Amino acid sequence: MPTIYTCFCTDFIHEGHLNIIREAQKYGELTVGVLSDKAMIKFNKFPTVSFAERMELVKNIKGVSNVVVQSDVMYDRVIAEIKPDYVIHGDNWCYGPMKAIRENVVKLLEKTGGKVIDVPYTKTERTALLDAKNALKRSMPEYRRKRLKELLELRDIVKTIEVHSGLTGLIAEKTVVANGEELDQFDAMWISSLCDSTAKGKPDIELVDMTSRLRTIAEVMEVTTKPIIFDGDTGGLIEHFVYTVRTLERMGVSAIIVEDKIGLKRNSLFGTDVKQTQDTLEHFCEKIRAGKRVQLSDDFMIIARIESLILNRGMEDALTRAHAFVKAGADGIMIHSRKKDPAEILEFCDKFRADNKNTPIVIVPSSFNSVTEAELVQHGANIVIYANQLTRAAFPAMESVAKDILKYHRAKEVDDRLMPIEKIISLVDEL
Ligand code: SPV
Ligand code: MG
Repeated sequence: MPTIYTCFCTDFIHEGHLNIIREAQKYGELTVGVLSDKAMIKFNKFPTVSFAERMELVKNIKGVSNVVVQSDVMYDRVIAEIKPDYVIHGDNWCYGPMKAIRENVVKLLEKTGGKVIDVPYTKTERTALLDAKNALKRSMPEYRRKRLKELLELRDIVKTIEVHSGLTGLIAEKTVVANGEELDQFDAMWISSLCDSTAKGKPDIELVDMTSRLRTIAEVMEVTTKPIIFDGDTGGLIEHFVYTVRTLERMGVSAIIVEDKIGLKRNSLFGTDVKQTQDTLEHFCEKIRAGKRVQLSDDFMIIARIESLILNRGMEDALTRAHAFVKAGADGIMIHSRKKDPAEILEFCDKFRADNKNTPIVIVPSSFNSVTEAELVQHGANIVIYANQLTRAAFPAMESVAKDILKYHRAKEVDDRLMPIEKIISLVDEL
């Protein structure tokens, strides 16, 4: 009896899956792979039911002979193990980022004499609604909020990109790139004070008030499901900070990062070129303790950002503060630097990790951008934030188009730099 294999990356079974099973049975004995949690999030299909439940779901379907775990997005390992005569899949993998997976399967099966079968993808009103509802479930506060902690367990490093609007949120949500044998995408979003302020044409000095910052979060949340890390600047007065923690937690934000500065906040990348005052260790610990005291769930994280290297206070000061902030209840440490060379950041990571094995370390490689994610992992970092690159990419592109329209007195000359109108009007999904 020939063997046929398919892989399910889903939290529920609908007629589309049943159709694949019906088709598969025509060819041979069917083994279904259930994608592991770790692999599932690579599809931005962060599971909303447990792996054990997903296995059970598939085991109970009539026509399924075997159920196995598929632990990678790519089929190399599973095909080597079960050597199927056929691999069957919905034809939605013939285009988009999933195309790379299909091509890989074709190559693997060429070696063993197997064949790929593409079944027309089932898209009825009901399946579309089920898919949309399931995606939206992930945007609900109770799912989204805990997702950062879950990602910290599942990922070597949580890749985070700056967003400041619905549109940039969509880029963070949907951009997927096939890199050789991997599919890469961002795991989380950063609501940067610098970019949120810049988008409003304002300086990054805590001038954009909290109501407005919360409005930005709400806009992003409307169109995304990924977890949010909020740049909380200094956190303001302790008496105000506790309200901010409550609000963010209720909205479904996963973490706030607060920096140990006080008074008029200036962007860290100015360093000592402008007047910036570091908070005392004791007062900042009090702020962390106050935030932790009012927190209601176990999901929300308060991450302490240390400005000692920015302000030339030295490595020892940074490390003393890091350990003190963790003791005060901080769920993570962000260490920042404006040097081009990542050496002092990596030194901090090594020294901090020597005494603290688990507290997540957050790194923002804006200045020291030569450092790779793999190097950061090697030195014990857990979250990397690309804090301002989307804004810095958009501004010069818009400015140069504006200049050329003025120069040529029409828009024809800039057209080849623009997204086609048909594409921009269909960019945003309609309900
Ligand atoms: C931000 O993005 O607003 C930050 C990171 O705080 S940095 O600008 O690098 O200080
Ligand atoms: Mg900031």
